[in-house]
Amino acid sequence: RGQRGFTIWFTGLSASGKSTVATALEQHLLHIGLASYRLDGDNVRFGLNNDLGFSEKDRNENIRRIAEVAKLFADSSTIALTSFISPYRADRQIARDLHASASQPGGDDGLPFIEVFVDVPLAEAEKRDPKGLYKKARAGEIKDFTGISAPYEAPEAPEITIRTDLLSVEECVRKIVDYLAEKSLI
Ligand code: GGZ
Repeated sequence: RGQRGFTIWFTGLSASGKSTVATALEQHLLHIGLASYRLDGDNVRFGLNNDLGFSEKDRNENIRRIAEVAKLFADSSTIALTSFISPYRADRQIARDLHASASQPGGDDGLPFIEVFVDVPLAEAEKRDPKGLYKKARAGEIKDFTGISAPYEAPEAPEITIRTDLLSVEECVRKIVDYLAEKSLI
């Protein structure tokens, strides 16, 4: 049989390393001949979701749409890699449940959904602050900023947890790849 589609759902604070690890994972998958597609703020928040901001309601809708799109990619036998903060547990559960249900009427089983918690202490993310957003949030120039003035609900039972402050990018990718191989997904 050919390649099987599934979704790898990265979740974590701004500057936790989600996109960096997803990009390195995409490279690895490409190298071993597997098609994947990365969904992130750059190609989703500026396009499909350019009507959405960062209120709780808008984040709910952001994640709902992203989950639907990821599912379509997975259904087309691609490996969908999503890197969004996705701070609310309930939204991530909706994304997971969506994958579990059939894509086509009468279609059978669901699509695998692997939640990867990109876990770094807030202090570390804030120290990195590549875009100066934490600084602005602390100064009150950005409201509802995740970790500062808006919640981040850490996953309770993610398939994988990676500490990007303790492991190298390569080690993080290895941990994910090992999991996928163990589950016979790749
Ligand atoms: C959090 C914000 C905010 C607020 C702008 N809170 O580090 P970045 O810059 O490149 O990634 C962050 C990105 C978060 O968008 P997501 O679609 O991943 O968020 S969510 O899943 O919660 O819908 C950050 C930037 O957008 N950004 N304002 N208030 N991050």
